[in-house]
Amino acid sequence: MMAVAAGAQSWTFDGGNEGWKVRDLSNYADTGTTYSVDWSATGGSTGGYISRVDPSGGYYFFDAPIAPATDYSAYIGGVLDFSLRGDFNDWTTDSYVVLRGLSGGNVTTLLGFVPVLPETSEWLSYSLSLKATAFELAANPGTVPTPEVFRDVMSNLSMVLLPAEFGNGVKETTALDSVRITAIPEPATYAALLGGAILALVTIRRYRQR
Ligand SMILES: [Ca+2]
Repeated sequence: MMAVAAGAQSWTFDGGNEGWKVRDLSNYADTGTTYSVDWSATGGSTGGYISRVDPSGGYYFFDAPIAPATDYSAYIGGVLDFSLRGDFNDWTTDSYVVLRGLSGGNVTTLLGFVPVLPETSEWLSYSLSLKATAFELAANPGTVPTPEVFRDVMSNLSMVLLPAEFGNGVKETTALDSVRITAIPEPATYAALLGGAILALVTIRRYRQR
């Protein structure tokens, strides 16, 4: 098993596709078919980005270059951030981030809900908490995985898919940039939170003194 160090892991696509592909699924249990992505050196949320026109009538996702059975448990409780841009949307189905790994020796697929991407020329940033309550079991829709199952999947992760399908049929081109997996808030975030708390205290005290 390959362990991933704590901290942040990021893909900027500023120098190439960084091993990403798209994967087209007919349902959440299959492995689907992979296709290449197009890389652009400029025009991303920052620098370069990747994109792909819908390859088929299935559901397509951006497919992260994750080695089989990688230990991502250091990121439990962290955050997955990414930016999308889409040119077409008539999608009425929920959109999901897909995590697939092993739990109790069984291939287990988890779905993390994200809002549907509107048609826009702007990049939109998404943020998903890497905790059990942000996900449901693909095999049992609406059911949150137990913390133990979530830990199992994150500890033996083989697939991370980010949503690209936002058109009913083969119509849309979706673009991806600025993918980042962060273990815990960084010191700068804590400082900002602390500063906010102190400001709130000062405001309350001033208010009471009136
Ligand atoms: Ca970029």
